[in-house]
Amino acid sequence: MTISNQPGKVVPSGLIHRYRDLLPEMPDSAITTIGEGRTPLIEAPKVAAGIGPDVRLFLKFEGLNPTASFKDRGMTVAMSRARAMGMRACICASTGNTAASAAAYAARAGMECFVMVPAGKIALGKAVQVLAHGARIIQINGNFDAALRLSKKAVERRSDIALVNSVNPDRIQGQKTAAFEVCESLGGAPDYLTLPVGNAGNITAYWKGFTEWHAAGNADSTPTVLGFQAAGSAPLVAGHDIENPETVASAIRIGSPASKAGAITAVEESGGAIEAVTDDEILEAQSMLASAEGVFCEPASAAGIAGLLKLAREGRAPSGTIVSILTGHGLKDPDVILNRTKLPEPVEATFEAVSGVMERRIESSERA
Ligand code: AN7
Repeated sequence: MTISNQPGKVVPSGLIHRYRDLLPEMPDSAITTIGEGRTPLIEAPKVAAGIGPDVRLFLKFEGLNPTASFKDRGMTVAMSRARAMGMRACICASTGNTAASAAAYAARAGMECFVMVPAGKIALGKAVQVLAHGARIIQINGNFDAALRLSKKAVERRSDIALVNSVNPDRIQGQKTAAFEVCESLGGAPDYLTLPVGNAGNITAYWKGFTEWHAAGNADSTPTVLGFQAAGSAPLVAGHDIENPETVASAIRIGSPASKAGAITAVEESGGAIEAVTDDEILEAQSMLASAEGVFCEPASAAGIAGLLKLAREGRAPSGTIVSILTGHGLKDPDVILNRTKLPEPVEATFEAVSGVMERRIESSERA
């Protein structure tokens, strides 16, 4: 083996380089990447056992993207294209993750970034990310739907500001690559795909990705798509917009999904459905993933698993190969965990004290 301090041919990271011919055109000089994509597909046998005997369940852990959510897939394409078009700034409305991702990619692109969020309603980790990357945060006394309306208006007035929400088709183009990765990992499409649905950009993107991969002859089939909304924010289940959406899963607290049409197409063409899960079901699924599988996702991300467990309880569980998309990392929202549990009181720094704690824990788990 030779050791050299001269790097050889460095393989560029990021999904634009990998899937260039399946994405919108852009010059090399505009590409803005932080190495997004290539997230793991993790088998989850314990959760699978709770769904049904003929289930193989896999988690696509999108929380392992650079800013810890799936938004980075769309943002690398949207920000690169904005740069190629000579935009001087970008703006987005957000429940938190889009804001964190836009802030990071704008920093890298050297572009001014405005993020508009519902005041006091975005998870702590996401707010911290926006501050760290130096984006301008505009907190409004209104919800996500109001922020999206205002952001759209801002770009109507100024053509040199790019809107980087998923109404921007470049975002969907980038996000569809997750479907390619799922098929590459499994050697074909899964039987079912489950995921949370908020503004409905991601369900639209997955369906686009699976149908393109199939049409290109890279997979024999496409999956049935099952989307899940939080019960207090479920306009696609209700069949009408929700004026004051509520849910503990702040990422999907959205009452008027911009990509409603894309979600309906995905469900109709795939033979799937969009259903609702309660906040308790979401938190239970989040907790089960963390404690039984070692995978810590944020509440919204657990909606797909909550949905599968609900279908199983009702005797309607799907079987076969199921992929559930865990859209964001659990560290995004520490408050949700701290509301449920807290650190224990310290003990004396003696062996007696610490062994006492350990013995009690072991005894109680043996009794359980
Ligand atoms: C973790 O960041 O809408 O159905 O502004 O952060 O494509 O909206 C986030 C959405 C699921 C829903 N999981 O995806 C935003 C935002 C997580 C999310 C969704 C979001 P879409």
